[in-house]
Amino acid sequence: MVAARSLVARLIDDHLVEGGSAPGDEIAITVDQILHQDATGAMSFLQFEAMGLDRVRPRIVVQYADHQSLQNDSRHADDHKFLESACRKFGAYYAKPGVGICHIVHLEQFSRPGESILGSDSHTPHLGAVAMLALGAGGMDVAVSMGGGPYVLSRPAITRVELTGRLRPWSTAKDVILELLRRLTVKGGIGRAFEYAGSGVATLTVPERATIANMGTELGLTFSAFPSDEQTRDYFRRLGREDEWRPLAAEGDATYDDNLTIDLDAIEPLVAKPGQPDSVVPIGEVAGTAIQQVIVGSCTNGSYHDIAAVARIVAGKTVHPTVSCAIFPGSMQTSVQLARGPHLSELLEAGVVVSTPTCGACPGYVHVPSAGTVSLRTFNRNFNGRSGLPGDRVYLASPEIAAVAALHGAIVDPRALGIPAPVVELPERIERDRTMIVPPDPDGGATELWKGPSFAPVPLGEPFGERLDATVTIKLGDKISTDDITPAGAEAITFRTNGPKLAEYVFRRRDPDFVARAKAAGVSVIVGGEAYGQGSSREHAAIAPMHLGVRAVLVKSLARIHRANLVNWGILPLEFVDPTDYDRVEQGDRLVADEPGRQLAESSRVAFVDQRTGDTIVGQTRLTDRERGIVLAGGLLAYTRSRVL
Ligand code: MIC
Ligand code: SF4
Repeated sequence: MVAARSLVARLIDDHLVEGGSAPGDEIAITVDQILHQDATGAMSFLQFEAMGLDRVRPRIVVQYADHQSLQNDSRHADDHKFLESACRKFGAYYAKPGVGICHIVHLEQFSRPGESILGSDSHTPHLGAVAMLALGAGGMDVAVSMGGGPYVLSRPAITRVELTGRLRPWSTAKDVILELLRRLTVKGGIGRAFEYAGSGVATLTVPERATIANMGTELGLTFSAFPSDEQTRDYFRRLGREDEWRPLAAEGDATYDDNLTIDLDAIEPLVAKPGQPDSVVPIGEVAGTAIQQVIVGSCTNGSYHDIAAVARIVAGKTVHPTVSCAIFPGSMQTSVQLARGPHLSELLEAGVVVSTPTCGACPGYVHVPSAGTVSLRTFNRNFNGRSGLPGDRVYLASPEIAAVAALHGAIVDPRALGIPAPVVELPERIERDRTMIVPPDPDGGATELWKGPSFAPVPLGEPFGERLDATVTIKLGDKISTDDITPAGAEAITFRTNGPKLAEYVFRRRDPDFVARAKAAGVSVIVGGEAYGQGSSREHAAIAPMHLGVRAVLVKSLARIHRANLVNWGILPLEFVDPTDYDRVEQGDRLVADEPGRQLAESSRVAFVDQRTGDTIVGQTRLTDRERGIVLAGGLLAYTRSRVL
């Protein structure tokens, strides 16, 4: 008898090219759709060109100009001009600046239950809200899949998250995911997929589900999936795409690797304190904290549903005199919808700055707070310095809590004030406007690729030799994000198509002397703690260190996408076999390993001798033969080239 399958298992099976059936086994899946954002897509298209590929193969490939939309440096506009030419040449959709944030626009325009999507952005699991197999990846992996290659990943263990009950007034989808972060932390989801089930699921609309699926990334999850049910159908009906809807759920009696229960009735408004999205506390613990800036938006909470809730709360009132409040609608469609009803004027009349749809303040491009400002944002991340201000203080909460704070100049529990919670209905009809989305040009093959003056050639890594003699150029603690490695923010993003320039920013916010030290060392190793490389999918957090001679990271645990990016760029992704070895290594130590390639092939381990203490420090990594070949060759491009030669 064939065992009943979970929704996650069905999604994987339906796309499986090859691979094992146990959690942790390598699997290869077919990719139906691809999304790119501008800050990662440009490098990915340059790699696509460098691989000699000519046309994109998946049914739908969309390049969004969503991060650098405001073009506050001519090099951002250069990236867009390049991307426009690349989309024409290679046969992709090009979504112009102002169209909105990739995940939200893609949900509205292209999502389809049961299909797979790979995105060069870590929040691509957003699309799991409508039962898509939705995965984030580094640009190199996405380039390979644009060429028709399968996407290779570890099969996740599957957790069934049972939702019971119904959210009470002022408790929101954001609080559901914050509650999961409070319980499980940013490493709680590594190696897992969450499948939401139970009677509570039917009470959540698709945008609410998207908030939860999106921010599963902060748990370290491979992806999340909600069933495609009557709520999903209703959403597709409103979008005018009911013909693209199909039901999809777990088979009866499906089994799971483990289970979790969330009682929606018991969820309270929660707030993440500055520094990490898992520093979550009940709102009562931070009530009274004075706030000077409130920002609503991002892929997590920039839907019409979110912004209309804010408009309802501020309508007829005024933003507090000491607060600056801005809103970034998630899509142009959301803006149109707000403008059609009373909400746009409600927001403007209350003193809210209504921006163009873009990521905006989320990765620190605009509305950078002044020193000492306390900011409350509806985003998914508040890693130190991500707002653009070193030493910033950024709290995360739902749009509803943000709106109340904007009116009061402080974090306030609205339940204590007896304010009625807003009730938001999705518009009956959400017009599908593709005005800003340029469709693929069937005759575009001869297009000349336009490259900006600051573009550097696609980098190529070096193969490993017989001996790895590397200096520990930095020793870091737990939860180091890719923002720590290569900062978000308006300045560094200017160099996403120029690896050597970007390398000058590595660890700048943590340790401004790192770059000089790494250059002086020549070959180096980074030592870190748990959940190293969490956060963004940017492969630049591997490319830039590679330019500085980093050949290995040796940490307690690694985030999934960053690990894959390290392999793709020829950096050994090692985890301590004995985590207490972490305490025995110091910055400045020289770690020497003989024949790392042979060691890896024999035992999936690399033993280093610390030249200061004489101790043997062992790192491990489970690599397939192919991955081992790639990393030892100096990365995927170098590997492919060496095989061709
Ligand atoms: C982010 O939220 O950090 C980003 C910017 O969207 C990144 C992608 C990037 O670094 O360009 C992500 O989440 O993958
Ligand atoms: Fe954009 Fe922020 Fe979402 Fe990243 S997390 S895609 S920067 S809105």
